[in-house]
Amino acid sequence: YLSNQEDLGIVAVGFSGGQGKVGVDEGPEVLIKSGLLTQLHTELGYNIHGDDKVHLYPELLPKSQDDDPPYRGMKNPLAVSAVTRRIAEQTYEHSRQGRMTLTLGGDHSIAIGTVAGVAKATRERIGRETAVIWVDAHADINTPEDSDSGNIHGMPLAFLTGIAKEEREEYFGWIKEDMRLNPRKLVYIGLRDVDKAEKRILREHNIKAFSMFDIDRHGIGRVVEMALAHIGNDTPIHLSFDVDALDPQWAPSTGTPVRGGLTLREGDYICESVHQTGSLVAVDLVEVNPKLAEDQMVGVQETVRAGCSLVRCALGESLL
Ligand code: HAR
Ligand code: MN
Ligand code: MN
Ligand code: MN
Repeated sequence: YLSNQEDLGIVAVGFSGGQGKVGVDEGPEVLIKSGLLTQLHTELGYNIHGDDKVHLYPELLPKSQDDDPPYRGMKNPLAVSAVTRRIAEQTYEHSRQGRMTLTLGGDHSIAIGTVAGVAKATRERIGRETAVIWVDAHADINTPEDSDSGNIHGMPLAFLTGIAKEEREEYFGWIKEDMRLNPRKLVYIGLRDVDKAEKRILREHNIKAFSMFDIDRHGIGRVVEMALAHIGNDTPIHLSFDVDALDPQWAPSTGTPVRGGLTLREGDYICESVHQTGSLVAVDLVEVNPKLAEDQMVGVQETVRAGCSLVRCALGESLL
């Protein structure tokens, strides 16, 4: 194992500034209230470090929208940059100690922080580059200039890989070389809604991506096998799971649902397989928005159940 299997560092992030819909900041609270951390402790035997309280980072947020005007077309840039910078410190601290690090979001912009912090800690701790498996309907690799929405949750991988460049510290310039993700160590699973400019980036940088088309063609077993083969043995893995990778049938309560997604079982299988490598060092679960669903009650409950299942599978529940 590339992380300590008894100790789990938790970062619960109540943040929604990377996109425009309210409610995704309530994701971690709902996941925790449903008993997720208790299950991880009592059923999987992890010692939980950090707090089960949800971080809102009030001291980091600009006083008003007027104090955080768009920059290069990005919405809430100062807020997202400051919060993710702080998250990077939190995941760095857990990961540096060898703990498996679990972050509950929040929108996917928070992965700017989680990946940056874990990448830096793992470089220091075992002298290796961390690979990222990004499970998502979306590629989240728009540069600010390419983005149609200006929502930073569609950009984290552009900043993490250095494809989007920025000098100014307060606008993600704090992401230094030792926090970066090598584009050759990035693998996607589940893509089905990728913007034109993102497709160009994936092609130009030769980034490994398995879309729903690939899953239909080869089956989930073969796709995961190919994804892990691309990463290589003994490479620390950060699994960043956007719940919208699942079909809306399983996870309706999310900001940008896209039909034709993974079944819950396929999602769980990805998580189980990544756990089984023994190389997992960090997990994110993001974009659970309890305020969104056609049929509120049922939809939220289903989405939360699915999210908890994914996390438990990634942390070893299915081991016999
Ligand atoms: N590509 C679109 C954009 O840049 C949509 C991004 C999407 N939503 C997410 N991230 N949930 O995975 O705005
Ligand atoms: Mn995403
Ligand atoms: Mn998504
Ligand atoms: Mn295990």
